Amino acid sequence: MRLLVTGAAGFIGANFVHQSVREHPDVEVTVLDALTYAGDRASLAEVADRISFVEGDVADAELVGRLVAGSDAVVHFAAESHNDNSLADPSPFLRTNLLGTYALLEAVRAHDVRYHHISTDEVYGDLELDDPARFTEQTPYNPSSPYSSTKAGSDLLVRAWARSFGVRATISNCSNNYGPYQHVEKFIPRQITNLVDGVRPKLYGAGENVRDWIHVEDHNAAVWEILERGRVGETYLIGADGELSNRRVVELVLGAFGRPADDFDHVTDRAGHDLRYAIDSTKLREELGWAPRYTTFEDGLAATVDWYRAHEGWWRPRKAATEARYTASGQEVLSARP
Ligand code: NAD
Ligand code: TDX
Repeated sequence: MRLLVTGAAGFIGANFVHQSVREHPDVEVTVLDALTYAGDRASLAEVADRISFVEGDVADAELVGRLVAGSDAVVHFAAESHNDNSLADPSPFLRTNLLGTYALLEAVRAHDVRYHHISTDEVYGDLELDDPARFTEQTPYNPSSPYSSTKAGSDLLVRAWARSFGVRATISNCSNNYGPYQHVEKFIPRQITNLVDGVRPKLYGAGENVRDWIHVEDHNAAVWEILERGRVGETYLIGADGELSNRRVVELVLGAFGRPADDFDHVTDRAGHDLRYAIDSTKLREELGWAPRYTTFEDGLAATVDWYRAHEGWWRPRKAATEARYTASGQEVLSARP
């Protein structure tokens, strides 16, 4: 199979390519990535001689058309992915997430190429802390942020192209990922790398918000199942029953550094901050037999802390600029718990 993977110089895509080279050696991988602030060729260094790398924009219809014409399938990870950045400047989110997906859909339609669309549970909005409900494939879309609304819009484009033009597409909506190669702007890597520098972790608001954590390798194993055996036209939710409050995650990260559980700062909360995400992945598990391999978050987190400690050369170049962006956005340490 000739597989085009977009956005694979980023966190999840890079892990997907590593896993693909390891577990599907017959697949010919071509990566298309614009190398934005979030992309890093170093994330693909270990597999550089096993893949083709094209630097370019997924919204470039001519380039995308050429690459798709030479592929049997596309997995589309490329996106602007950070909620906080989307509050500061939504414009690249509209371009990449909406126009980029549009360019890919037109190309796979023209060349009749199988397409898998990577999306997020954030398209469903949020849940109350005490709500027993979890998101399912039937939950109505109700996104909160510029990021999640552009992801929701891209999902709807895929559904429309599947129905109107018969594009052979599947969609997956996954919960919060953690693991190696995640940008230091994101919650878990930000706190680990702060602690390496002796800086206290930064918790938004009171830290009661809940995220449903999944190890990136479990996400990518599910993507392979869907690509190979998923029913065309269907959506699959991916989640590993990993609900934890942000405060609990910070306590666990502090524990990994031998620091007291309350040794963190409360900082300015995110505008419109979604309270809780929770995924019901019954369809994926029953239809495709997928199950997560990382069943305890504590073990996956310990391995992730070890990875960041051992790969300072990978994350260090982006750390200072990322923290400067947070400061410029008005994020401040609060003197008391809000
Ligand atoms: P990331 O920000 O780490 O990586 C994004 C990659 O896309 C980068 O390499 C960047 O250079 C590239 N890119 C951005 N704009 C581009 C453009 N116009 N053309 C080509 N390449 C471009 O993101 P991530 O966390 O790896 O997320 C990957 C996908 O998974 C996204 O679609 C995201 O919405 C989805 N997702 C992420 C999570 C999560 O927890 N991180 C959860 C569910 C779904
Ligand atoms: O310093 C921080 N302190 C903090 O308390 C940061 C960066 C975040 N947070 C909170 C905000 C969220 O409740 O931690 C939680 C996780 O934050 P992010 O890592 O920014 O992730 P989130 O906004 O939940 O979105 C992520 O999961 C879904 C990805 O970034 C998205 O791309 C994906 O779609």
